[in-house]
This record gives sequence, C-alpha cells and structure tokens, in this order.
Amino acid sequence: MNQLCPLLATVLIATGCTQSSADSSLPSLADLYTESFKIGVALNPGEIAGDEPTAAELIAGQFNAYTAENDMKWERIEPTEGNFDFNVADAFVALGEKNDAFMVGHTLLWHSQTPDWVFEDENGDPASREIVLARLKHHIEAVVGRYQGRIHSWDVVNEAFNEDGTWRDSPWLRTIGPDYIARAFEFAHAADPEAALYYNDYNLFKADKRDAVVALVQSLQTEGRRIDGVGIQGHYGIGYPPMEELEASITAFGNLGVKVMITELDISVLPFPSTAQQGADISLDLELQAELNPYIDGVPADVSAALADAYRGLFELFLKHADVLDRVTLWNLTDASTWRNNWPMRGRTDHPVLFDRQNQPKDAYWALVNLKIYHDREN
Ligand code: 9MR
Repeated sequence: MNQLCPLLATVLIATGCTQSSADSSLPSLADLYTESFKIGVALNPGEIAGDEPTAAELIAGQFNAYTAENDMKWERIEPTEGNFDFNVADAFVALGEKNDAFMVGHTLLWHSQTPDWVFEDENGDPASREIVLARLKHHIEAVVGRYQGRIHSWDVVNEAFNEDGTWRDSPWLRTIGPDYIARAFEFAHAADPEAALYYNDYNLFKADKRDAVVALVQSLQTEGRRIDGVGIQGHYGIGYPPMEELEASITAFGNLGVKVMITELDISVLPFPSTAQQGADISLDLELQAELNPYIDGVPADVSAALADAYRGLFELFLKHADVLDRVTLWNLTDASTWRNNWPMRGRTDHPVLFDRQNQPKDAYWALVNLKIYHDREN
C-alpha cells in the first residue's frame, strides 16, 4: 500500500485536489479507510493477469479486498458437469495473496450464468430435487474446498428476491424448493467452516426487499446456520437511491447481528430509461438510444462534480455506520471496464467509478480522499 504523506494530505485539502497525478503518488483509499471498512474492487481477467501496469498499481495500492467480477460464476468454473476450469480463479487467488487482500468468492448460487445442465435430466426434462441438490453440493464442495482458507468469504446466494419481496421464480426454487438457500449455506459452511458467508442482492434499500432479506437472515439464524453478512450491491445513479431508505436497510441488517457490505458499488452518470429499470436486473437489454448516451467524449465538469457529490454523500453515510459496515467494494476498476457501458443497453459510454479510461483518478476519487481526511480531523 502507498503510505499517505502528511504533506500531500495538506496540499490535497488546500487545493481541493481535483488534478490527477502519477499513480504511485496517490494516497491509498484502502489505507485511509482502514480503521472504518475495507475498500474492495471487482477484477476482470486482464486486471487479474496484470496486463496494464498502471491498473495493477491501482489494484495493489488502492484496494484491500478483491472480488472476481465473473470468473467464479458457475458457467465459468463448471461449464459442463464435473469439468472445472479454475485457471482464472487460481490466478485471482494468487494475486490476492501477493497483495495481501481480503478475498471474496462471487458467487456460489445465482439464477443467472448457471448452465442449463444443472437443472436438466438426461432427457432435457427438469431434473429432480435430489439431483439438483447433489449437483449444488458437489459444486460448492469442489469450489469452496479448493480455496479453503484462501478465499475468506463467499457470496453464497445472489439475488433470490423480486422487488416486491416475493421469491424470484428461478430454476433453483422450481427444482429444489424454498430451502435451497439454507442448503447452499449448509454446504458452504461444511466445505470451509472458517469462511464468512453472505447473502447478496441489489435494490436492498427498497422496504419490501429489505423485509424479505431480514426474514431470510432470521430464518437461517433460527435454524442455527452460519450467516455472517448481507451484501448490498449498490448499482446506483445520480440522485438514487434515497439515502434514508438505504440507511434504514443498513440499520435493519446490522440489528440482526450480521455485518453489512456494499458489494458492488457504481454510480451511473447516464440517464435511466425509467425508474422501473434501476437496479441490476441482468435480463434487461434495451435498444441503444443516442439521447440516453450523452457523454461519449467525456463528462462535463458539472457532471463530474455531481458524481463526486454522490460518492461523498454515500461515504458519509457509510462512515456513520462503520460499526456494522465491513467493506465497500467498487464494481469495476475503471470506466473502461465497467459493466454499465452495456447495461441496461449495450454500447453506451458510462463513467460510474473512481478511475477514468486512462486509469487516472477522477473528482469522485479525490472527494473520498478529502472526506476521510476531514472526517479524521473532526473525530
Ligand atoms: O459485471 C458483470 C458483467 O460483466 C456480467 O456480464 C454480468 C453477467 O454475468 O454480471 C455482472 O455482474 C453482476 C454481478 O455478478 C451480480 N450483481 C449484478 C452485477 C451486474 O450485472
């Protein structure tokens, strides 16, 4: 990690620090926030391989928790039954060990990115509960077992609920039934008794979804199952979500005695087609509309400032709840690698994270540096 130079900190405060500088001279967000919560990042295969030296420097210097963006999902790691591809996942774990990072496994069970064979019998008909449960157990034993003690935490189940708090109609629910979540947590705990286990979802600021997750955590706790935390994904936009609703969810989950993680933070600067399409529903694939893609050549200063304000507002809330917040993970390193360039429509130019397309720190990055320096002075 880079050490924060006190002289630099003074200069940053004095200037408002909106200019970019060489990566090696940047203060480390991970170091700045270390007493409050971890600062994580999601990595793609090129970033894991260290293809770009300046990106590798940011990953090592700015972040102390890593999530593989896609390479531990079922379709990547067990594309056909019993045939595992651990190549990228192994490299991911090796990078984490080299940089002494807290490692997050993402994700053991999701309705998306899971191959059809998991849910089908030899005739292509829906497989029985017993078969699908056995496949789930085998998958979790193989993946969690391989990285026992090296992946420190798992997003065990991802996105099991609808916006209104009802259960998502997924092949997991249809084939196994509603105890599929408890079984996944049971299998993960058996495969690595030391690993922290999380439930992870988007739009958890919404009251109905919040209540569903509270009920889930309570039912796992009543059964005596290990659950360590709730991951609030955090795919947001300027002016969204309502802070008081997000705060109510952080408080509600914290009151259950589990940790809270912001697991997938990004803030789109682009207009949403409609509020019904906020969140991260992976099935959305709208037609590209030029009027919804206004910043192809970069963002104007007022938009950059608005993004910085949005990050500052969120982190003020996160610092207020640092007692229950364990980690804040940015979903992607730079604006070049963000998934939001292709969601909810493909081919847009978004600018939702802390580093730009040249790996340079943005106003939003400096806002978070300054916020923590001021916060520490006042507390
Ligand atoms: O960022 C990921 C993107 O590259 C993938 O195409 C997509 C489908 O696998 O998943 C994205 O990550 C999702 C995460 O795994 C779960 N929460 C929502 C994220 C954004 O869709």
